Amino acid sequence: MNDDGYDHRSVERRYQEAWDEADVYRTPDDVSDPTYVLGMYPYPSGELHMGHVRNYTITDAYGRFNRMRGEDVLHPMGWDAFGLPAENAAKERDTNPRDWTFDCIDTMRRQMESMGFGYDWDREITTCTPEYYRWNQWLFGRLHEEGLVEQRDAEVNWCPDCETVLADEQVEGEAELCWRCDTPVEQRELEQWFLKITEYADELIDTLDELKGWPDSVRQMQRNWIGRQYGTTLPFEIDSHGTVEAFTTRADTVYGATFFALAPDHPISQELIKTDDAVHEFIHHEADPEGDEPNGVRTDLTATNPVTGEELPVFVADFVLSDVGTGALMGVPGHDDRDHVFATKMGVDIVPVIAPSDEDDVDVSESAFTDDGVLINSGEYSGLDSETAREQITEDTEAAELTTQYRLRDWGISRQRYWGTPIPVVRCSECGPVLVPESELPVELPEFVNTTGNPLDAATDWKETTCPECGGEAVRETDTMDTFVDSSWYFLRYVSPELTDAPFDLDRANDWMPVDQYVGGIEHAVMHLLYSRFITKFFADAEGLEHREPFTNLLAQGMVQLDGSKMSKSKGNVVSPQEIVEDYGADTARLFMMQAAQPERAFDWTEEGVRSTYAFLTRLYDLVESFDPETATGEHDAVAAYVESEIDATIAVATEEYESLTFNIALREAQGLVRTLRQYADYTEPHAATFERGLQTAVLLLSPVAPHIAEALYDELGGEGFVVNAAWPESDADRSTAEDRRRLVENTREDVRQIIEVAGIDDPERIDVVVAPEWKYRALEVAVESDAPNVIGELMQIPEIKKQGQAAADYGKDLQAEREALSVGLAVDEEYEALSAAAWLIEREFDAPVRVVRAADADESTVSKATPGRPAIDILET
Ligand code: ANZ
Ligand code: ZN
Repeated sequence: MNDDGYDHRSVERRYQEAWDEADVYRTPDDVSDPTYVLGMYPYPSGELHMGHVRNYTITDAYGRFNRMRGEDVLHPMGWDAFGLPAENAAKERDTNPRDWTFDCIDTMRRQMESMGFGYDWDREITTCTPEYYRWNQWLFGRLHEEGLVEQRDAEVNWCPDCETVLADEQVEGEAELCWRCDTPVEQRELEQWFLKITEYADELIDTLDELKGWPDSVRQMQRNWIGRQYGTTLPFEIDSHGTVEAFTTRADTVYGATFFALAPDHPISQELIKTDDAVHEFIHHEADPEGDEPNGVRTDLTATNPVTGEELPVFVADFVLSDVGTGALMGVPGHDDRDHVFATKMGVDIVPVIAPSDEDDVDVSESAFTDDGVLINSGEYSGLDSETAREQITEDTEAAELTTQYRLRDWGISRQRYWGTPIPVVRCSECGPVLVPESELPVELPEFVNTTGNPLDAATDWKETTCPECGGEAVRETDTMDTFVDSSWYFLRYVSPELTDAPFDLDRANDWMPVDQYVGGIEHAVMHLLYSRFITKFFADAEGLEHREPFTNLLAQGMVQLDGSKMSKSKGNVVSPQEIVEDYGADTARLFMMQAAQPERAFDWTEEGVRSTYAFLTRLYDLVESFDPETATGEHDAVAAYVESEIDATIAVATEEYESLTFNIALREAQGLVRTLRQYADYTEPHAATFERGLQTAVLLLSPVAPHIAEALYDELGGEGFVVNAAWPESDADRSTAEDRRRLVENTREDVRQIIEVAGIDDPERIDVVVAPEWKYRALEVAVESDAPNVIGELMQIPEIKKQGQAAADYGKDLQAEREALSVGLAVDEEYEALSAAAWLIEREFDAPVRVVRAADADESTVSKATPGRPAIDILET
């Protein structure tokens, strides 16, 4: 090691090379069930940002921790390499998406290596390679065979000037203009491909309850996204148009229906356009489904309420959504907020039919009453509660049916772009759309052509083909797949990335899945995770995968902020990881991030935090370097014993915190240990073995987060091989006792400080720390356990306490006053021992000898002030 102190550049370079040479991060195929730790793979934008660094430091630290605990760890990395930005970048730079993407990947891989992330690069996957995307095509084929693919018309953004489809991101502003030519964008119906995720809606929602390792918030977001509702479809008769079904969750309010409403693109509305000018005008010029206000137009139709027989006016209204329920609803303004606003605006009656309880009346003139309650004004159903009424009305009404509705829609995967997986379909004028047979996969992307439209449309040679079924002329599907298809199964590919005859090795996937710990951004809480769950279930049903959920534990990492707002390019407040690595090193960046906050929380990046982290590493480096076991001649005395117990306590706490990924607390522990060691060396000649064990422990505990410097120090301390492969330190210390001891010592030191300050003592001659008498510990125990309203009586029944007379009565009063907050801590002997062991810390701080005294050996007036957990302090001045 060089003597000029900590040089992060040479340390980090040296160990990155050494790890690489020794191939330490490989996960051999023959391990039986590695701990699978995975960070969401990045889009290769060409630049690693702080969000990535945080994400991947979390998985790296967790992976390293598990590895040191003797687990085989699978920790792979890959690239979510398809997508629109590459296509745009290629157009701007006059290159092609493939070259641009691979350049970006090379840059980012290098940046990741400079961060010291321990990946098994042999398992790297890149979704834009035919070796990968052919399995997207295969998956599409399998889904198709299982009846889970459907083609239907769906709307896309269309620029009439460029004659091309636009992605949502290419439509700009309120006015919805084409990003390229500023022409107003239109909607067009286009045949597109859908994966029928809705077939799995129930399972996707039901099994959320079992995902105990996921944040509740994410599970709730998925639940809302799937949006299951139980309700009834009621049949309404509309003059000359026959039966029209309406979905309601509130069949109990059917007597309060005062209007009926159709979505603008409901078939009846569309028919009315032709004959009713007002409907025409409304649908084409006024309807605004995204607006805050419900708008509508009255038609001259009426609908018959199937329960009451009443005739209701029929409206076409923009708040009725065509893809929800049946695209038609019964309006109940008395009990639905939106209906209330609409009815008020349109002058429709508002009738109350649900009251809070039997006796109550309800006023719905100003606003709707939306809770369940008891039916009123509802004929034979009056008096029933809402729930019973819903069942009863559904049962009694002919053609009414219990229905489950979902907000979830099938997954539209067609993208009219070049840089994605070609959908493996050929369109034949004779046979229609025909799946490309597996033997002809992959359908590879042709060379990129720079055009305003979809490059695949312009690739004539590629596009023109023959039909796999009849051999006649046919054209290829020019749509490519949503990149969420790629990411819906990439975690399975890592188990056997080179496999050429299947997407993944089934046996190995059965052994290695599910991912034990998944880490990524909250922005993926819905789509990516839902699609991954869906495809995993599909693999379970269709391919024999023995797992129905892909990710056992999920951590959504918090944002990295600067001055309170998210670091982002568009805000111009980014700190580049590369610069930090140059100036302070990867270890500093990693350590600062992990100690700044719990991984789920947002935290503020500060230069000051980075500097103080760097200073800590430098001090640690110097401490290790200046330690020489040959010349350390200290005894194994009480101070050494204290340090030993601190080492054990630190291990116990840090291990638990690493287990739960609360790195910030684990690191605070490790740093606390380093501080104790420095104080030790400062106070006395340290005992060599104790001090060495302390340093080793600190290095081991820091190593998952700051692996490079840990390697250097581990080596300096005589460790064998790499710290990466070292065993995690063990301890049998009990965490809660250890924490009680520390708290006791800390509070006592604080009390001494207070007294010295308040009493204005300049130069204390001696400090006595007096432990409370044993009977007070007994009294405390009784007070905690007792459920008597007043504990004093109970205390006085105990002879040992009663015998203390007035002192017992006074203490009993104190205990009674603080009943709620009491808890039992250390026993009297444990306190005496803990304080004796830590006396040197007090001596060192106040530069005066310290005596820890038992109650029996101190004078009465001091003893009376001591309580369990709070010794009395007596300071003698010179
Ligand atoms: C009558 C009714 C009475 C409703 C009442 C609600 C309350 P939420 O609102 O989440 O419970 N609905 C049905 N089809 C619709 C469509 N195509 N577009 C917009 N809204 C539609 O969702 C269920 C309710 O949404 C349904 O229950 C229906 O209004 C409305 F006191 O029917 B309800
Ligand atoms: Zn054909």
